[in-house]
Amino acid sequence: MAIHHILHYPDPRLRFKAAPVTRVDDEIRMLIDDMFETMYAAPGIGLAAPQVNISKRLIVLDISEKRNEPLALVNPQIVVLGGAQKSDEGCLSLPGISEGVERAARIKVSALDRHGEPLDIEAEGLLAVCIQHETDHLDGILFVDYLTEMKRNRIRKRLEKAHRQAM
Ligand code: GNR
Ligand code: NI
Repeated sequence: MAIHHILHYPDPRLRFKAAPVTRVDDEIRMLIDDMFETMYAAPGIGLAAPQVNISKRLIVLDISEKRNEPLALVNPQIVVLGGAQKSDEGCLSLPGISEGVERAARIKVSALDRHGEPLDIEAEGLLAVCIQHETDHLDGILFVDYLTEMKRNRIRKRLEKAHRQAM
């Protein structure tokens, strides 16, 4: 297993639209394991493949307190959205930033599991937020895109400065 480097906003590679996984094979399963290791080490409650510079439609999550309920979704598609909820979001690609974002309160998701078998999930609360946040990454969308341009520019400048000082 291996911990991958996580790209930081405003890296343009976070903006690509990721390609569907065509076959869930051992290589994809190895990537899933690496993504879990990277997510747990970060630590985070979710990670999308584009964040580790792999432009594939693949996400991993674990919102459990004990960090022992891993969930991997290949080619996830949100098929139903309902209601609304606003909560503070963070992102491993925007370290130290947290802002309120409104999302659907309940969703239904169709995906494949790590064996390529169909997996249908209903989610609400934090899990629904996290799945929406991660599937956005697959389309090059970041939570700051839901903020005002002024807020987003302030955040970009803060992260660019932090990045310069780290070099
Ligand atoms: O670790 C994470 N925490 C989080 C908190 C609130 C809403 C969404 C998230 S996802 C984030 C990890 C991440 O960046 N996933 O893409
Ligand atoms: Ni994120």
